[in-house]
Amino acid sequence: MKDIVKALQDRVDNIRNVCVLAHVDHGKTTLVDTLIASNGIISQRMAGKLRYLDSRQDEQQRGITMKCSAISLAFQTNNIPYLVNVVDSPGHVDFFGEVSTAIRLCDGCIVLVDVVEGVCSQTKAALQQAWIEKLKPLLVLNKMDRLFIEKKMTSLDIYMHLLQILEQINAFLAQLFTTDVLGKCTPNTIETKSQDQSDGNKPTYDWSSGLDDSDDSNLYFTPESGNVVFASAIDGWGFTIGDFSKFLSKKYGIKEEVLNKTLWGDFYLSSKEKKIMKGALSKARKPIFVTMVLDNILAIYEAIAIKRDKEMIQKIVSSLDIKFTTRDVNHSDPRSQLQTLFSQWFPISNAVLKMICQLVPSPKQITEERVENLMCSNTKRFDSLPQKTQNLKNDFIKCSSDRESALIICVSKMFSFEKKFLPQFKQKALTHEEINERRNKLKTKQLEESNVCNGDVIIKEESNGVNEEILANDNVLIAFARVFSGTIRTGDTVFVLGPKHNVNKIDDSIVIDDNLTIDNLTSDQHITKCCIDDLYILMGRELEAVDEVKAGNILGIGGLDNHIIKSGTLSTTMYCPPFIDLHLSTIPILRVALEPQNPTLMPKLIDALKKLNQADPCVDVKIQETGEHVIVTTGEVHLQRCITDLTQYSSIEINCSEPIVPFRETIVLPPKVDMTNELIATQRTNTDSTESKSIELFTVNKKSKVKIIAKPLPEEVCDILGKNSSLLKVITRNQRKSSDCSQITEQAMNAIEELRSRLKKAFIESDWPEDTIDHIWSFGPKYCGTNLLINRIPDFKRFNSCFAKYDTTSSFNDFTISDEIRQQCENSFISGFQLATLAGPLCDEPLMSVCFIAENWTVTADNMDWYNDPFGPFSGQIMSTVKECCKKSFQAQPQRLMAAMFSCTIQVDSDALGKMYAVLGRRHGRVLDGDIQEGSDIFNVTAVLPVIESFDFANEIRKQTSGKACPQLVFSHWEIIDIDPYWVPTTEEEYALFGEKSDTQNRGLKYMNGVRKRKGLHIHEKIVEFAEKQRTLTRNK
Ligand SMILES: Nc1nc2c(ncn2[C@@H]2O[C@H](COP(=O)(O)OP(=O)(O)OP(=O)(O)O)[C@@H](O)[C@H]2O)c(=O)[nH]1
Ligand SMILES: [Mg+2]
Repeated sequence: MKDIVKALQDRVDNIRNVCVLAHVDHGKTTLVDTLIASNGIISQRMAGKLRYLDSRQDEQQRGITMKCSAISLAFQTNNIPYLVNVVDSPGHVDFFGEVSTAIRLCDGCIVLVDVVEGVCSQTKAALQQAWIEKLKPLLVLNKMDRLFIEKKMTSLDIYMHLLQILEQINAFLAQLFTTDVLGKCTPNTIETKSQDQSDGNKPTYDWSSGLDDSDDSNLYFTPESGNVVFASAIDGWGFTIGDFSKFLSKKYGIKEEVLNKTLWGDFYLSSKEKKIMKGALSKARKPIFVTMVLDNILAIYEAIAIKRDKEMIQKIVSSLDIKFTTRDVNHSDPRSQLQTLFSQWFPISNAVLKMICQLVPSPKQITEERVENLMCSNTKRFDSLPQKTQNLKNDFIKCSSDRESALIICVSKMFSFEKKFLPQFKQKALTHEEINERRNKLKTKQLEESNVCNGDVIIKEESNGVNEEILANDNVLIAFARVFSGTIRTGDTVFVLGPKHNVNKIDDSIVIDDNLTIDNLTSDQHITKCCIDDLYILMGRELEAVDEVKAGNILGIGGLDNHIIKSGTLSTTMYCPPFIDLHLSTIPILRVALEPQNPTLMPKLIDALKKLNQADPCVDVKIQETGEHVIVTTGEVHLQRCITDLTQYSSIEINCSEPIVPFRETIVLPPKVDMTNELIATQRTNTDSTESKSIELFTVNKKSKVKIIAKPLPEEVCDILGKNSSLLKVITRNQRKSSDCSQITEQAMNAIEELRSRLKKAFIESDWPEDTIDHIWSFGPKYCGTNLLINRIPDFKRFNSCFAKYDTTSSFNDFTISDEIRQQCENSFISGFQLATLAGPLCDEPLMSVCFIAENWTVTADNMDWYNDPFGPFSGQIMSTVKECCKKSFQAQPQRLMAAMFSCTIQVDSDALGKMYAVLGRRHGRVLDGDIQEGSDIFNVTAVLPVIESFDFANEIRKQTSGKACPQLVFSHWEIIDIDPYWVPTTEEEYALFGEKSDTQNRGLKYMNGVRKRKGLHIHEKIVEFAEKQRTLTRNK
């Protein structure tokens, strides 16, 4: 097998790189099993049962895939041999980061849809990801057998159902298409793109200019164009319209081309006129797909699986000309009979692999647009890169393996592999002579032993080079990579470029030390050098060692443990830019602290954590200020997998803390009703009026005074800021070095302008002053958060606004010393705001959706000794005063906690619906939407659930509904918990309802105290709540 693959690797035109994407449990690994079986790596009978690429023990036990794995397969169609590299990906939402790493290395993707469950949340998420990376999508409608056997649908119903699924998924593609086109549609880009097209180098699916001119016809899944396979992976059948047309045309003598166009769609066979006619549904006739395709398959299922009619089976088998032994006919397992029949009639591997070879572009057909997207993020202009870097674009496009071409390799992730299974350590199959030699050795050894049976001479067997014990449990990291240009050979020395490598800072004089590794790089160094020792072909559970790999291939590279964290780029030139960051759309939210059970084994845990950080694209490994080792994961299943990995890497027992869930702190407008829903009396709200809530503070040296008021931001504004954090970073960078914006693309400038106008509109709609937008001074925390600092200082107008230039109307002459000092301390003022927003007063969690308005800032310059101020540097004083002032003004408003919310999509049978609602209610969840899936009794429920209440949710819901509901949790947004953590009853009604001590649970307070306890902050809690002496009332009467 290795030799076949190796020979095929040289022909770049015949290589296809595809990944398989779908929602969880839609049958990806089963499909890949059937493809693997077609190459004889596993047996046909085991395909679907083995799940060969789920090589981890926990993957097999849980029945879900947790990591991507690749396998190289050979396939021949029309006498042309192809190499198809297939990457299986996980469908569980916790492992979505892995999907991105697979997509990065491929040119096409197979989107799988379970026809009973339909198009689900992860189907869409994966398709969107593939769209962003410009992969060619192909569709497999899987689990068709369920419609026949489980759902017992008629052929016509099945046809209508399939139409609906296609409509759904195409509608989603159309949505991606329009947002993409409209996003790019600015006057300038239309001009440049149309020039590109006239160059003759026209990509196959370029839809860059306006909606009207863009062609979206080859974008959709249409069975007649051959990009849809109807299949049942478990029974091993699958076909495209083309495959079935060929079969029918042979059988009935109808022209194949005619059938190709009419087999799918609104056509029917008129028996009277012996013709294919249009308009089946309007004439109440059954479409040809129903009568000639589905009816036939239904007949097979009825004979074999439903009625178990042997005679009928014989008849079908002989009419289809299929080899069926009497043993097959009498077989007790219908699934096995189905497999035998279908594997000869329409083997699924044939249909899928043929579709891939015909429709997925070869690595050589990479489009210019995709290359630019890989080399340069879309906020940066491609032509701002150095010329030598821009020239590499040609190498990408040529995809040549010549010596002259630069070597460019993308490492999208690192995966761990047990050392003892590496080819170099695997025991080779012994030859005949070697077996004889071993036998002789053993004989002489036995002889010697019997000779010295009473003596004390012990003869040890010579170990044959490999120390088994050292290898046990030892893992190495292998890079999961693709060669985009050039050829890599063992023994080559290459540059390893980190994700932060900046080509604009490179010049020819830079020399890289050979001994550099990621451990001794300084913060501004991102390049190391590495000699490549091991190259592998990825064969699922196994690796095959090779000496060289040419452009276009997916491969494994060993020995990069000390050079790459998570992902990287290998090249022979330092001018190669790092591949842009993967679009990881899942946000890690669930954090736990870890420690070894035996504290002395800490170094082992640290080593294991380092390995985990390298090998998992979506985990965050951190060391907190408190010294705790923390990992942040995307969900519970991911967390369990990380712990399993850590235990395996370190071989020690690990203690894991309760999950730590982040909160946010915010303020709200004064409530109009109290906790019993009574209107709060007007005189109370008057005293609470916002006028009195500005806070004024002096610096310690009394030379400067700041006045700040806090206000809740309008929801819409916070929303916009939250969604544009990367753009906010660009704005801040731009604001700091206000003149140098040459590297920012026009597209980014337009995006900033659009953001400005959207924010302005949102402010106006919420009745905020129209000019607020020009007074925005900073975003916080970390200069890209959802809190604002607004400058309303009446006589300080020459400040660095985020969206506007200096106010130049105030002339230079009236520039006083006080103005100059304030300008010098501007950054300190902003830093004070940054610190205040990073940790709030409730429980040291970051603030969210708060606007701090600086109303005044005065500086008295007289009698000031700048250099010998006893209170320390003036800028520091400003910083701490602003921070304190922000905190006080925050506390002057009604404070609230915000909880992280999971969005949760649950597919549930109608009879388990009530139980599911009960579980959600108990955990403070809220149902947003519930819809019955047409043609089934499955409900698709969308709900939100606080992350803090979500532990063991999936298990509980599965238990309560006897496994009928299957939730998918993914972080969605932050939501205010509308209870003041400091609330105590004040009105008569509140006393009546909540009791004098308000001893009913205050959720806000409970969460806040939980966080404070964890952080070791002070908690205002009474240890003895009810100290009255207990007495027996009756006796004292
Ligand atoms: N009835 C039926 N069941 C199928 C078919 N294909 C797969 N299955 C079953 O569906 C379940 C999930 O299959 P997998 O192949 O593990 O699904 P997956 O998409 O790889 O799942 P993840 O990797 O966890 O996302 C298994 O129990 C399979 O036996 C099919 O065509 N028909
Ligand atoms: Mg799987």
